Amino acid sequence: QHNPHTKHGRTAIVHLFEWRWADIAAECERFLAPNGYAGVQISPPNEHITLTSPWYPWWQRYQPTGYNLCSRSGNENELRDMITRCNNVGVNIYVDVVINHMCGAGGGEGTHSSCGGWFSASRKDFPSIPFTNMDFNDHKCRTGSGDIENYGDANQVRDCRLVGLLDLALEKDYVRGKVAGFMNKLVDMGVAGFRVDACKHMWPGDLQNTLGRLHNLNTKWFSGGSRPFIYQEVIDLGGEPITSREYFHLGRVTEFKYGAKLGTIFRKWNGEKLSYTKSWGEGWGFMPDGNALVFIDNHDNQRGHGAGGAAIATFWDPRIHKMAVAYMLAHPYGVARVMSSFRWDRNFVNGKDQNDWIGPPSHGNGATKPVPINPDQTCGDGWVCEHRWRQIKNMATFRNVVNGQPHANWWDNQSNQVAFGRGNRGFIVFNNDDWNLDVTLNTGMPGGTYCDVVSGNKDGGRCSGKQIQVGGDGHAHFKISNQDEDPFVAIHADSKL
Ligand code: LAG
Ligand code: CA
Repeated sequence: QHNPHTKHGRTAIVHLFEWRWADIAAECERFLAPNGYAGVQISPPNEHITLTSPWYPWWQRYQPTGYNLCSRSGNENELRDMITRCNNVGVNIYVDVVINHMCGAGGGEGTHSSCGGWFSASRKDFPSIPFTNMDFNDHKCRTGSGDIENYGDANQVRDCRLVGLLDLALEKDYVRGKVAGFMNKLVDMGVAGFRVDACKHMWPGDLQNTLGRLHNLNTKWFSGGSRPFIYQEVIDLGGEPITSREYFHLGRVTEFKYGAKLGTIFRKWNGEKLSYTKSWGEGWGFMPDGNALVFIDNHDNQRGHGAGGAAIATFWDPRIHKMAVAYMLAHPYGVARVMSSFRWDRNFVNGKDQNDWIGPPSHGNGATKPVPINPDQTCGDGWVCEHRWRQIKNMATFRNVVNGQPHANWWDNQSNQVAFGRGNRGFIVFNNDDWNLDVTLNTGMPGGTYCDVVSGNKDGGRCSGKQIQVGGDGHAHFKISNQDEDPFVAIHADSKL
């Protein structure tokens, strides 16, 4: 189902990657609701393997060992409390669910799991669900290794092991029932939908059956008959037999071309120019607007996993990252997701980060640290909190204010200076050239003095940043130095002074 069921005219989702439930609950109340974020994508909440070689990597959570709701982020009570408190302030919860597979085939046997439950990867035995060796696809897979070896062969992509992960037989009624039961427990607790992991590796028909078993959303917070929002992770950059299109009828799909292209454009690689984005969206060969879930970076490609490579604009390149996220939030295409990361010690050897496995800030024993909030509203202890950066937070508001308005009043200099508006509700100007921008443009907005929400905040009737004068004819003069900390300016109806 394609509707995110957001509340109060809110639009943007933030992925609070690896955050603890207790911290997300607090963040909903103290920051996300007051600043108009629509929802949170949470890390997988179910039982997962725990590994010590490497030392508690973030990716252990993509290796389920059961469907009990205790993870590195907290236990079931903490999860329930978080869902309740976020819903009570109108912030939706979307759960990352890993249903293509269980843990790696080499995951051993024992109680090294986040709830302490026993499992055996070698015998394919997960008694807390229970799944046994009959519930996996090995008999269907026809590669020599049992792993996916060739992405040109749709059968092995769906029926063999993704990087050695035990592949679930979702064609079985029993397996579908267990997966749907796990997801329904979350629906009943009040979540609004799911980010479904690794959908390329599941047959659309199996997904359709499983998702068809989901309950309607909890009527304590959602109107009767609401179906869960579904966004499916399918990496489709072209060139493979499996395409995003096969999944459109089931829900939205991650548009990986979006961040890969926009990163390339803002980096000015491959001869790309910002002016070429006049037809951004479907005009660039992206999937239909109503199917797309868009993002600049995600938890995989910000560290060289997944797709997109070095072009991806992450918090490590903050100036480019802020521009790219702002462009996404200003542009009408897709449902937008903002990444919120933790920092780690990168160590590139021959272009590959040797530390791409490092897990969230922790006490050393694999227990994730809380997110402390500094007096200036940034986060401490290695939590980056991009969603709290003024430029990004204010653009999340911009997206809400211009919601439903058409892309309008485009201008460009045939290079890397562009501007566009959203009806008469908002206008944004970018200077990604190596020279100054100095131009008068039609903003389409009512006359008045507006506060630029990139360089400052509107607080009461005062603006801490640049002020933009819009004349009675909608025209305004913009000057943006290429040396500015953030070489872009954005105004909207609610930033009028
Ligand atoms: C995803 N989307 O389809 C997730 O976004 C991505 O983060 C997951 O991979 C992947 N699918 C499986 O859910 C991550 C890491 C992998 C990691 C895997 C399982 O990117 O690197 O594999 O989670 O934890 C790791 C090792 C492999 C090993 C495997 C099994 O890196 O070398 O074969 O575990 O032991
Ligand atoms: Ca599969």
